Amino acid sequence: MTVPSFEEMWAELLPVGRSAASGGYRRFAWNSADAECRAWFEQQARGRGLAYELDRNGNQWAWLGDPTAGGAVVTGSHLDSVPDGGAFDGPLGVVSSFAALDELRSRGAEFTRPLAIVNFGDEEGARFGVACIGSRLTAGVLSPEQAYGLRDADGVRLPDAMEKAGYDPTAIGADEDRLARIGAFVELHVEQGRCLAEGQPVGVAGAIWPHGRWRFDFHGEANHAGTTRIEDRRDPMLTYANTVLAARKKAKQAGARATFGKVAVEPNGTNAIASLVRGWLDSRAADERTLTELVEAIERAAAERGERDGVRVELTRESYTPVVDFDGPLRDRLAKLLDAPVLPTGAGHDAGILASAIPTAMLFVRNPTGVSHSPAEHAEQADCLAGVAALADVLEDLACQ
Ligand code: HGY
Ligand code: MN
Ligand code: MN
Repeated sequence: MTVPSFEEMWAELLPVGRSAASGGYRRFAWNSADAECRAWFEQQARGRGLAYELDRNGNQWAWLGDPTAGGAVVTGSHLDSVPDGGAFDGPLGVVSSFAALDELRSRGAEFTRPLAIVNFGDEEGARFGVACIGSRLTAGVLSPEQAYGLRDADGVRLPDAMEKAGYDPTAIGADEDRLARIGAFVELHVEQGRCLAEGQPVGVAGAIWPHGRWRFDFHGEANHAGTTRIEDRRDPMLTYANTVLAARKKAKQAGARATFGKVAVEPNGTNAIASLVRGWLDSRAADERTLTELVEAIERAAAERGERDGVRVELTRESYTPVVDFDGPLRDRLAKLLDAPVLPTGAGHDAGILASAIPTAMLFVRNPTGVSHSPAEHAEQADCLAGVAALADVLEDLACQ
């Protein structure tokens, strides 16, 4: 059986969902680019003689061996992107998984456990606001009711988007039987930072910072931009702007992160004072206490400024992921096997969601600039191939003993 090489798979995926204007990717849950990525995954699975399966939450699986045998070793990542994301965040893990399997087969490895490659749906949460929807549903940390309540920026409900793409939204929900069949999950990912920049091409994840998304609604009063006296205004844009500055200052003081990267304004007219500004805060810290205190401090700053501006501030927590300490024995086993450093990260992953249910580990591949969630995201080909070799070693160690 001839299978495409890493480079060939990479080249095939590269144009899918890429904006000619920005060079970034727009692979969002259930859109046409997502469908193309999914078709690609299925083709890769079937082309290797793997058993292809779509689970109740729209995650794709490719199985070597009997999925019901138990103790399966699973690898994979995601194929969706943030708005104008890079080529590597997600796809590197999926492409490397197929390439690592090919490498093991060419080594003549004898599998003693089932092996699966997975593409988790909607990891970035770019469309419906909650990250890792596929793995959260599977792990039961997002309920079907919560998922049904999600809407995209155009007001399209998640189940309607799923149905339109040809999937059954009534089936979604926790999948304990599936998780019970998995002995270990290992996700390879491009590094989203520069811990590896000067050293080895591959590292092992130690922990993921706790993180979450909060929506601030700043309610003011629409009025005429030319005729409304400054002292008569209730301008939510002012409160929003001040909150952004406060978030930045307080995050810096706490050694943490606070980012307003998304904003929506109503009615969004140049010559009208806004009636409503919605700003989404993404905040992360090394520990949960620091994160809680930081978000509370930002909320206080918003409320205080709101009082002065005559603006009512409402806060809604849209998602939260507690700190993840990856499985100690598995992490140490991988670090020893690969002689690789152990790194923390501020980025969320499906592996972090599954870590509450099954032994989970991650490999990071060097990113020379550390840039991610941007079209400029990059990893050198030699490092990607080193990642494939490392993943093959890990899978051999776990699935061929
Ligand atoms: O947002 C994140 O941390 C991840 O890249 N999904
Ligand atoms: Mn990402
Ligand atoms: Mn990712």
